[in-house]
Amino acid sequence: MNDFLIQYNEKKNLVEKYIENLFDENSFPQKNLFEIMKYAVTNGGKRIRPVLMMAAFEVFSDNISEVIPFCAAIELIHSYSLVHDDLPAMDNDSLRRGKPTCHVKFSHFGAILAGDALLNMAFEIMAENMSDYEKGVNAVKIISSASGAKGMCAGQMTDMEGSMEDFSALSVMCSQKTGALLEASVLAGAVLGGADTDSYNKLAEYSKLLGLIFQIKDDVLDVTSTSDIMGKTVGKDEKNDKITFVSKYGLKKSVEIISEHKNNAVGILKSINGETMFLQELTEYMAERSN
Ligand code: GRG
Repeated sequence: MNDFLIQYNEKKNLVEKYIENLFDENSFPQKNLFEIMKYAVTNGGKRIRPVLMMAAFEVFSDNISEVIPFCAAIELIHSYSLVHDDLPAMDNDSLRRGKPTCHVKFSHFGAILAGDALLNMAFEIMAENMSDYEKGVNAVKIISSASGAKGMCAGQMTDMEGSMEDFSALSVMCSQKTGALLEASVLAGAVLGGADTDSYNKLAEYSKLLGLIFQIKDDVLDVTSTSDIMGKTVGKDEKNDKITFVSKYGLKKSVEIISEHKNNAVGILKSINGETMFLQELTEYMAERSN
């Protein structure tokens, strides 16, 4: 395993250990709800958002115990969004992270409630673990704004309505649905770490590119990968006649756009006054990921 993957796994393990400890059965009064929540969060996943948050934090501070609860919180929010996205009323999927989706394995009402509870639990964890209130509240503002009506929920609503008529509407929808939480991961990490204004602004620009890289790659993988590798149903975009980066630009051009954004994103990182090597490698990983 190369150095980058070792570091990635170390960060992933730190967050997973923290999450594991959060799910102590004794602190959950409703055991069935507990079981679904735990399944939704501990059923695999790349943990990209928490790793990103930790990496952005580490550009400015070494004290990672301050960021880990926030890393766990963003993963709970992401996991809730996947549980709700998979519901029959939304994307109607039966496979997630290589396993049956929550509503298939448990019940529809259980999946809805577990999602609701995970979202609330994320904010409880952040509120309980602020080592610096000003930074903590700023991070919560960034994360709540990205998850709600200005970000992920707005994008999901537009996607569900199927009201995107052109490519620019698709880009806005993607930046809200997928990009916002990735951006928030980077920016909350930066704020908690104590980033200066110049670095924060650069990371804001960087994380927008990262959101695009992630989404275009997702569209590419939907065409080139398999359900076994991805752990979720692939080929749905084409089947549902969806406008995607691949349907707009074709596969080859989409891959070129990813590479262009990746070079620009890495360029921004290099201009930041701090150690950004891991973030640079993480950007490469996100552009080249196979699942
Ligand atoms: C229900 C409010 C609400 C929003 C749902 C996240 C989301 C919004 C929908 C998921 C649809 C989807 C597959 C979007 C493409 C990008 C994406 C978020 C992929 C899944 O994220 P990964 O690859 O998944 O980080 P893992 O399983 O590794 O955590």
